[in-house]
Amino acid sequence: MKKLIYLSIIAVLFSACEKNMFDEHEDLSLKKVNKITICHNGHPINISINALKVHLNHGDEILDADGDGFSAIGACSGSMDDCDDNDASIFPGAEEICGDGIDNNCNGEVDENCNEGTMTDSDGNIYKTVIIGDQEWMAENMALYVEDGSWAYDNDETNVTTYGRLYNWETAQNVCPADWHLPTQSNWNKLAGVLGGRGIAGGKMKEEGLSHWSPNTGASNESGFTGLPGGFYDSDFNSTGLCINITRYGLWWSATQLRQNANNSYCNGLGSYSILLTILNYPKNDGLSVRCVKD
Ligand SMILES: [Ca+2]
Ligand SMILES: [Ca+2]
Ligand SMILES: [Ca+2]
Ligand SMILES: [Ca+2]
Repeated sequence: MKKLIYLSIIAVLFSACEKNMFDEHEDLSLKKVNKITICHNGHPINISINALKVHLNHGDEILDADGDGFSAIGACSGSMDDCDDNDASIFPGAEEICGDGIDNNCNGEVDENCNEGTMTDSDGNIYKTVIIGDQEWMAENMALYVEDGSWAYDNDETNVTTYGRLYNWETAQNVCPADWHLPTQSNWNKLAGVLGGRGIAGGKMKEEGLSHWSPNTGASNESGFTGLPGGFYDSDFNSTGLCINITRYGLWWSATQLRQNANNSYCNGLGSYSILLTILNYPKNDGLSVRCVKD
């Protein structure tokens, strides 16, 4: 008698378990899926949906429960890693969606690279951008070709690829595309503030390493600004002008003039020996680098 009760209990437990297991996957039959991949003896196999019940009862597991083409992490030997096998929008190679706190592309990082973007100039050149604080900045120097009022350093076009072009102040007013503008001193000051003030902001704005800067004191590029030492065009040198200080200084125009109609305008400088973001003013006829900031 005792034995019979035991057997009955086991039978009830088994049928309850069996039902739950199948209920969980009821949506699969609703989706009219004919084939499904399961992990069988450590290997993924493709079976007919009609055979699923038998396989699950033998302890096999469904691979890729959410049907996104990737199986759960460690679900079966040789399987691919879906870090959320209950959400078909999350899988390796999916687009990382910013600000949702979810690792959408299963690379182990949440909301990575979310401060980076791109901007296109009026010639179709594409530039990296970076959000620093609440401002979006170009992360490369403007390289738009303009007939008058701009220079390739040393008249060498290969310099443009790395350092962009040098523009006089007038021309610099017009090189930023729609929805972007030449930064004012207010934009630059805000940037410096987010990075801990002008006394240390420069180090956080310089590209790291010695590929372009020489030397490169205190560079971390923590901000992603990736400031480069493009030098400048000195319009006062003899009557011909001269490009100087590449690898030593990066100077970027501000839209803010020293005074109204002054001959000079503010600019902001990074130096190879310094972690400062310096406020300077240069003659408007000189050629300096340009970064645009989003409106
Ligand atoms: Ca999956
Ligand atoms: Ca998934
Ligand atoms: Ca990610
Ligand atoms: Ca995300």
